[in-house]
Amino acid sequence: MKALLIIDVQNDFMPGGALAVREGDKVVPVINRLQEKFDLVIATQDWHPLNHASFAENHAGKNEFEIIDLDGIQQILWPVHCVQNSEGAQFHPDLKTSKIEAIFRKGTNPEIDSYSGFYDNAHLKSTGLAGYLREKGVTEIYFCGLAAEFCVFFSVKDALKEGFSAVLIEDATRALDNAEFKKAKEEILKKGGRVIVSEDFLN
Ligand code: VGL
Ligand code: ZN
Repeated sequence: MKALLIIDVQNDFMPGGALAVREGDKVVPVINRLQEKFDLVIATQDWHPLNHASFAENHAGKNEFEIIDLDGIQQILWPVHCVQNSEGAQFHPDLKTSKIEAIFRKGTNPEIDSYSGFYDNAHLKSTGLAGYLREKGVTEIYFCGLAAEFCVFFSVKDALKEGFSAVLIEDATRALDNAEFKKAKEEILKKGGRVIVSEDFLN
């Protein structure tokens, strides 16, 4: 059984948003079409409290996109984004949501960031997503959404670690940095994941 996992298709990752991904909005129509091909559609939302440790403004003297050591983990300091219940944290208004059976929120712990939909960045706490998918009989997860080399990539890696087949739908994602995304794709392939385009699937 396969599932579509829609990662962080939220306003703050769209052009004009607080942490904008170039062409981020282009994924929305593709994802809407893909959803029709799946019996199970799940989404994640980046969902931070205002005092989140990944926000540059919560570290005196630090700038956005600077890298700091946060309890032994490298942390990129982001602009304030996806604050719980804010407009920026809502799904893109054109994203079809009627088929989304469950939404897993992440990044709620102020002390640690959480790129993956499965675990925080230190792999200390599970969101329950892997167990949920297993109970639903899912063996193969198709990934789409934003941002390609962060939350999508980390989710794909965790899916593979958890023993799922993982397939990234390349034209249903966009990266903050395309060179980093190229490296991420190579790593996905090396770890046994697949990378496809939506056409392969829709036909
Ligand atoms: C993301 C950076 C910070 C993402 C979330 O959804 O890829 N990136 N928080
Ligand atoms: Zn975030």
